[in-house]
Amino acid sequence: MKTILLTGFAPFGADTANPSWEALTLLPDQAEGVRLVRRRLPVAYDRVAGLLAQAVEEVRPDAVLCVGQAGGRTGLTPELAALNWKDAALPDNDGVQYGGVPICPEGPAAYFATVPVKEMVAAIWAAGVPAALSCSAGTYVCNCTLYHLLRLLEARYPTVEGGFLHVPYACGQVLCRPGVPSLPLSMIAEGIQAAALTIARGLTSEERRP
Ligand code: PCA
Repeated sequence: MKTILLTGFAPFGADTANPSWEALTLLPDQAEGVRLVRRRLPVAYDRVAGLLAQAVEEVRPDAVLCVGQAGGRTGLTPELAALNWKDAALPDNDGVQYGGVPICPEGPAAYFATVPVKEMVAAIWAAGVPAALSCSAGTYVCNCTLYHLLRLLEARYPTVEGGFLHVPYACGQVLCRPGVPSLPLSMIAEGIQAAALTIARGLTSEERRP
């Protein structure tokens, strides 16, 4: 049985909930013969790498899909790549702020996600949930998390696929943000599950075997 490790984040900024984690709590432990293991990550630049490494070592997944909130987006967006850059006006939940520095001075400028991003977009739409490919995960903690994940997998677990999925606000978060797009949490959860199962199917399909 294939295992997909899914991570979501704690709330950050002005929000008291993060749909990336809230949606993961709605998923089953197993779907279509695929084990879905969930972990919650802190919104903390300097702690995500260690916690991710620990989770991958414990769970030994076949693929890792990190999920985060991207307020303002209209659909679920698999990320194409992670940039070696930290730059945000908002400090993280540990009070740490970076204003334009590399995540890893000795690392490459970027890593491409190794999960099948275009198939994920198609599968999310097929589940009835809006989706689009994103070419930038930003330069805050989510991008940093994807960068660390892909660096870890390349170095220590080269057969394990890695990727990131940004999700919009859940409906309850936009009551005080008129005009800002959102989706019901249940739809966000369905989209995440469709993406995860697509990754799992790709791991066993003939054309992706070496
Ligand atoms: N979104 C932020 C960090 C945590 C989250 O859920 C981001 O896009 O960087």
